[in-house]
Amino acid sequence: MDADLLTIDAGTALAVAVAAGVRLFQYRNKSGSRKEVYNVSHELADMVKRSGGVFIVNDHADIAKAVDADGVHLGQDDLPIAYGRKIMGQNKLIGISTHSVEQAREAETAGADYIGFGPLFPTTTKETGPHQGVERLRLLRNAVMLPVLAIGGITPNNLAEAMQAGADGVAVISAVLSAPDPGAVARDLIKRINTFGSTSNR
Ligand code: TZP
Ligand code: MG
Repeated sequence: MDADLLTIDAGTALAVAVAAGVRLFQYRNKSGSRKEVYNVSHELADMVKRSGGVFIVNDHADIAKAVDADGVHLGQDDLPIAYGRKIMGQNKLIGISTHSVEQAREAETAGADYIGFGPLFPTTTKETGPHQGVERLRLLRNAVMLPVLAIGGITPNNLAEAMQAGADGVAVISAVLSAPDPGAVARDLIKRINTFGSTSNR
């Protein structure tokens, strides 16, 4: 869930996603104050807990820990994994954004719980370099044991390409949040994901 793409409040958007069957949430807020990130994360963490889902805070390990989130998601320019682990403890999830096989291997060695890989397809949600494409996803999938979540430009129409290249799941922002009916798109994505068995090499 990206704060800058929300047209309704985060709690309402989350309730729509929960009703649609989404079980894994990440709160991403690049523009708000840390106080705002904390307050919204607190609210969302409680809601996700009640729904039985998994809640991850982007960027801020201290906030993730403070609201008892299930984990934190760190980028290549965020805290090193070892320090994130110190804050989060052994029982929480640490996800790492990666953009190459080398970064994915490094994250695995350092003790990440899952890897994000992207941008898989072109996206305007984040300023990135060129998109990675499915062939690079396939290489990365075969280089690590960790679950790999593909991100970037994923829609119901291209989701199959990501899954066929070996993604264990996908992270989607704009295709859901910018849709006239976010719940319908989320349901469509889930229905399509469920047609794929686990492709992980774990
Ligand atoms: N990291 C790589 S692409 C991206 C992030 C956070 C944004 C993806 O958003 P969208 O809107 O699903 O293309
Ligand atoms: Mg980050």
